[in-house]
Amino acid sequence: MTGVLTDNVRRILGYYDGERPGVKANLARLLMHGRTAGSGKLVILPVDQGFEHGPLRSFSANPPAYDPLYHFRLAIEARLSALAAPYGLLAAGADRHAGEIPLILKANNANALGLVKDEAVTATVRDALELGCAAIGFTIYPGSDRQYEMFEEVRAAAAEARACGLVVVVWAYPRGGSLRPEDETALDVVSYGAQIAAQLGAHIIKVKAPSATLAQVQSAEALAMAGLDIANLADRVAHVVQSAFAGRRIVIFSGGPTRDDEQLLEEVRGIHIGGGFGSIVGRNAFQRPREEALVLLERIGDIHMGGQ
Ligand code: FBP
Repeated sequence: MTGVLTDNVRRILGYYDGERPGVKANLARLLMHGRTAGSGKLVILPVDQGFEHGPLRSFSANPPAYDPLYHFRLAIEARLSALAAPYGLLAAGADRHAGEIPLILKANNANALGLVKDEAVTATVRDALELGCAAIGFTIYPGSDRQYEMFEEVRAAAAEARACGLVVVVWAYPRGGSLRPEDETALDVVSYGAQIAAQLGAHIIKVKAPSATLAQVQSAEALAMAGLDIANLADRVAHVVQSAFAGRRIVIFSGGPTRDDEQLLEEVRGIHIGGGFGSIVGRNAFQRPREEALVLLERIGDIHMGGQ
């Protein structure tokens, strides 16, 4: 890949007019790396599940994945756009693999041992800079009883990150409070989470694929008035992307629990058709044997670049 930006990447960088050159350079770094380089699409490997779900649930299906270096090699060999992980995992391989794969430091984390829907700040902007990261990432839980403290934490850290030229990625995962588990992926809730992330200054927003349900009564009325059809995933994805500043923010969609290839790929097709900017797929990648994961990740990249 030469240093010349493609039209797609230039157009996307234009969405961030007024942003610092360092941030735009790091956005370009992500968009110009790997198999999807230049297409305007991202395919990212997130590996915070050891922290968020525990090692047994995360890695026992494919024991080599207990090793942090496994994930560096997987992301590099699959020619992904980036590897996203908490401090410990990145620190274990950032030196050996410096310059081989853009890194996103996941700087807050929850675990599955407590009930409170909240995340601890587990790393700093300085950590991200020392590790050579292109971006720093934070989860927010809109709807949780701790949502406002989380927003304030992310706002402060994101301001510092932008000032240092780092791209800010927000995992927008509504949950907790009065939201029922099935509401977490309801279309109105997912699109609301994407909007809040954009308002907090996220450059890249990560959401779950939205279901064809609504959680709020007022949403049903608004939907009917607008005449929106939400039966197809592609239409729902288009609505989520529209909710993030009319598509002027990069919105990518997570893989979710491991399932069979065709189910996952069908969802990726819907995301692509709906104008999603890519996929961030963890368990469906590292819980498969390496060779199978490489094939699957290649197919995901191909779909995002317009293939089947
Ligand atoms: P997956 O592809 O494994 O779903 O990873 C995406 C991700 O956002 C991870 O970064 C995070 O650990 C996980 O999903 C959270 O999943 P859940 O909301 O089910 O706990």
